[in-house]
Amino acid sequence: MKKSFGARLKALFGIRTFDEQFFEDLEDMLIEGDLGAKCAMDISDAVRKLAKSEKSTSPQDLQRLMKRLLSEKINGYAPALVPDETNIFLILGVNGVGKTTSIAKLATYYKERGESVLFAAADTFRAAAIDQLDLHAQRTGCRIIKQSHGSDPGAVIFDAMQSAKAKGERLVLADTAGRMHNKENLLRELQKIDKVIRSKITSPDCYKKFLVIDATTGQNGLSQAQLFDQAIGIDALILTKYDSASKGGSLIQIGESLGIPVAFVGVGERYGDIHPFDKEEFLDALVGMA
Ligand SMILES: Nc1nc2c(ncn2[C@@H]2O[C@H](COP(=O)(O)OP(=O)(O)O)[C@@H](O)[C@H]2O)c(=O)[nH]1
Ligand SMILES: [Mg+2]
Repeated sequence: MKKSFGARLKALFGIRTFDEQFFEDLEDMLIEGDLGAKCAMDISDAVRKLAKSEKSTSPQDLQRLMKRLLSEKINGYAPALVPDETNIFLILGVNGVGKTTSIAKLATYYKERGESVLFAAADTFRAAAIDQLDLHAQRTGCRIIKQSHGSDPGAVIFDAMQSAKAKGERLVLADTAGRMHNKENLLRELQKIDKVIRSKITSPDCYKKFLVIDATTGQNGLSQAQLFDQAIGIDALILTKYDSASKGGSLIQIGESLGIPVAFVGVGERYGDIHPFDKEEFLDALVGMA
């Protein structure tokens, strides 16, 4: 297996000769870790400065400095449900990032904590998407509101919120399409969905918009976040496939340029494979201190 990002960084720091080659390698590695060119340069410059200003700098000193600098660019987000109200999580992201799977995992997570969950099959763009969510609903023991392929996603969500209110589920998890005939269509559709939800909620705190980011396609994370954030605003991120690519530098880039915090991390394909984002643990892994 390919060494994880953190392990390779750890190995680089293990060299202990902080010469120009080291700083070049460090910068390259940070870019490879999806931190983006600017952030990679800022971090390696700061590390270079520290290494040169003190005679006996240990790898741990440099890693700690990196962690402190990165720590300013990223934050955790613990979504709270409003008691006695219908809450809705809108799950957004481009095709294949893991939206539908994350919904099944989040349902499992919240059910384990005593919540009742309803699925809204608002990815009506692909017929298979509705069937996929339906299967997850059966397996996780959640009700699902769905309509036929091609129907209006806003209407599906409207029905779901109505139904959750009537039957008493406290959390609606809404799947969405990651692709439409073109980008403008997708954005317009999302804005329509957003409007429907805002017209149905009793307070803004009941509504949270999550963008799913795939750790294996990191470099595109920032542009995806910009797109969705501009369209309807994003409250928090869900990082998926962290088990396949244990790097998540794009979260740093997104945090730095858009200030969007991170709520959950997906670490596999089973229903239990989701955890609340742990900033300390994430940063330790990112700088090779884990
Ligand atoms: N290894 C791994 N695979 C994942 C994870 N999350 C999703 N997947 C896989 O990614 C693929 C696409 O997921 P899906 O939920 O259908 O993506 P969607 O198009 O955004 O709804 C599926 O094969 C999932 O099993 C994860 O955290 N780890
Ligand atoms: Mg899907």
